[in-house]
Amino acid sequence: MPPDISGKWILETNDRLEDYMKALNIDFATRKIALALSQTKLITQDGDKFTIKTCSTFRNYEISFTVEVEFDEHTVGLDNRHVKSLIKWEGDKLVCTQTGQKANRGWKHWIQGEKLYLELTCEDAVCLQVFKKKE
Ligand code: YOG
Repeated sequence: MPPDISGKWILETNDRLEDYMKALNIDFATRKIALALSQTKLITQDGDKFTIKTCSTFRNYEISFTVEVEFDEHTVGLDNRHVKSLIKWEGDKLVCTQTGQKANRGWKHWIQGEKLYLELTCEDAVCLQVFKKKE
């Protein structure tokens, strides 16, 4: 059985988010806003079907997918690119590969202790976000 990552999660820490945003060519002003934001992840998981909503006071972003089924992702409100996304379980990590203009792009989610982790990668930039569960 894959782990259960569902729930409402509040961002606790961001490491190297600015590097990740620079790799995505996010402009200076937007980067400053994004760095100051609190983010909430709302994850629903029903077997191999997921919805992940990333919410903030500035913008929201949502994806829905089935594990091991590639889909077209348009990152509206992020870097506004089109990628082909494929998400798989690799052991206890939910791993997304985003194929498109940017090399080495994707993310990984996993649970450790009581926390939800998200590693966001683009080119040589790696951002780590840690979330705590909202009761
Ligand atoms: O999540 O791909 O959980 O989609 C991470 C910051 C800031 C917009 C957001 C809006 C991306 C301007 C999504 C913040 C920085 C900055 C709230 C991460 C890019 C642009 C939406 C992500 C996956 C995995 C699911």
